Amino acid sequence: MSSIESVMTETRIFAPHEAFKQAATVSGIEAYENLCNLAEQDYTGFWADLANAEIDWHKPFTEILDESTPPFYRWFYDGELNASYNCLDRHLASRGDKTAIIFEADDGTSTHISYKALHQRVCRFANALKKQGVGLGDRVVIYLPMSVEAVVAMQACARIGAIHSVVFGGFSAKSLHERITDVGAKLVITADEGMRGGKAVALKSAVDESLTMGGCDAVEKVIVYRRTGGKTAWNESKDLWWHELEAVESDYCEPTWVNAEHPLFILYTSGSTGKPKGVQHSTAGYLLGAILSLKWVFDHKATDIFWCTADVGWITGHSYVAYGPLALGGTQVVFEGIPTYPDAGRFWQMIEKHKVSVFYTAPTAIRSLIKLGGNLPNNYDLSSLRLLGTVGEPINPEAWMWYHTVVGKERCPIADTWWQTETGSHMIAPLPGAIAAKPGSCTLPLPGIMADVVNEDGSAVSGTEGGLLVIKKPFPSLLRTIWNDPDRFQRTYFPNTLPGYYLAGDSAHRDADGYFWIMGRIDDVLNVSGHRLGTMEIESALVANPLVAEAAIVGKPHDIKGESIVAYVVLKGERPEGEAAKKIVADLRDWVAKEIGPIAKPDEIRFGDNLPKTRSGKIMRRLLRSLAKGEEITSDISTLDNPAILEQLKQPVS
Ligand code: 6R9
Repeated sequence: MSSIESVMTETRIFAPHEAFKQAATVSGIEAYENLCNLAEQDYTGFWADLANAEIDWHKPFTEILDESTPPFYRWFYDGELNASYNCLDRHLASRGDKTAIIFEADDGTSTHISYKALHQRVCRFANALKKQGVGLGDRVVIYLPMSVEAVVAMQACARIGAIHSVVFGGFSAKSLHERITDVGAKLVITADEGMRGGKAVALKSAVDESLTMGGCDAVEKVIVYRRTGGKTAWNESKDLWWHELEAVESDYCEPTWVNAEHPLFILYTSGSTGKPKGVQHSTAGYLLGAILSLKWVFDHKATDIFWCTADVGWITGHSYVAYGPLALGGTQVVFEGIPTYPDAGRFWQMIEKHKVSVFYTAPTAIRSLIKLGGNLPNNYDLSSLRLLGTVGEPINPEAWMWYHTVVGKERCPIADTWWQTETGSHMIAPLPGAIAAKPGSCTLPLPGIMADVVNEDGSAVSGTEGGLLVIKKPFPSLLRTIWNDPDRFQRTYFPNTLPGYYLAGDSAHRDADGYFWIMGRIDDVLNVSGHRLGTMEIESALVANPLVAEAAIVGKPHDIKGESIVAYVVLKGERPEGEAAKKIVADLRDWVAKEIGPIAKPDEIRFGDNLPKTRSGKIMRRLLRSLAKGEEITSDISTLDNPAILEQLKQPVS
């Protein structure tokens, strides 16, 4: 693989403010380095100490790491615990009346629920699940809108040792069916409908439809949470109302103590092939990752009002809504709605209303809010904020700067957190009281995370060259396997070509300070005339242009260059046509040539009102690549949020 040094030229650097640093859990770079050194010197001892300190064990572990059958590692594997006990019961004596969840509904009404009240609801629902015959190791599919009930359902499964598999409410009946059958669910939990942006979204009917598709014989019951009261079909032999079950149960349910390695959940994620992978996480290792990352990266304080905008259907909503904040006894906002309803000021208005102190969202949300109302944050009092986070994709330096100045008022550190469904919790991210940020870089690995960039044979890259992002040692929160497919687990993440490293599937490079810069998925790296270019670098250059709101770059096979560069661009203003479009194409090509170099100039630029995105906000580059090649889209686009956009993006400007 030939490579060139990355052309990324970002040089701005933002050190933590003194006051933030003084108050931070990990304060100053030496404190961070000390933690890293501890992990270097005694790797298993480092993790064992943390697991003892952060988790309440029913039966303490004596064994730390089993490496006898790599890559099937086990951690703390003779210990016993319960995740729900760690998220709820252990707080009751000291902060039972503290607000655990501030729930804000789509219509703007909000309710507070205390730890005591949440514990009671989880216990009642756990008892109800037991009564339906759900027990240790049974799989339960959860297909719910963002709600307190979604958190209750997940926690209730954890309480009785059932393994939940949450399916994002935006997935189609077909995708839901695929997951229900693969995981072998015994029970499905859903709602009549969800509410998003003032519109009802049918959920129960999708469950009904998927259950008629065959292969779901294991599903005995469907529990339905009544959210809207909208009309739903009812199957007397299968369907049960949540509120009727909960009403008759008692307020306490003894937690089922499980082994540290007992699967807490299975969450499906897309791989490089069509079939989604059921990523299986452990109980103890996973929980430890969620707890530590909240402490280290989000500098969690008892007084914080934490808000992660992710849906519980994604890993971010698992670790930073359903488990992490509760495990720490924190107060968090759970939001049912969408960022643009009733208008694009919703996030900022909610930060003001609930006095949010730590806010965690995705670059795609940031970019779309810049497009819809870059000055809107100025209309609200955002002085409660002290820390901002991003996740899901690289953040373009210009979007980073906007987040920093307009939202954070140059006061709040930004934690750009690199991690994956598979890693369970943050892997590379700045500890905000210790590590200076550079816009667009996720900075340095968390203590104990042996991340590196290597060549395809596992050898070290030289200097700041790009390569494969790997993690060289197993760590507690890493996935344990792919449900039903251990071979795929081994092949995908621990390929023979690497000496036992976890292969993340991203490419990256490290700058002279050792900072990591994610260049995109392995398949997103372009090789243009022998030069390796990260799609993100070109996107960042485009987004830095004052006309551009968002951009996505894909490669298109080219006889001479290997690949040519196709840019899909969303302007801040109207989508241009005719001569106006030609003029902007020429200007943008010159712009990129000026920002990066002539090698990075897009060969083609196409304009759209938006980019094709999954419902979790990821740009669907696979579709963009097909469009670039002029192929008809025949593959499954059920996860696509805005299919109409594809028509606009078919045509190059001519
Ligand atoms: C948590 C989550 C994982 C993939 C990952 C990478 C991309 C996530 C990122 C980032 C650059 C960041 N990604 N965070 N890229 N900077 N801060 O998003 O999990 O949905 O499994 O996606 O997302 O490509 O490999 P998941």
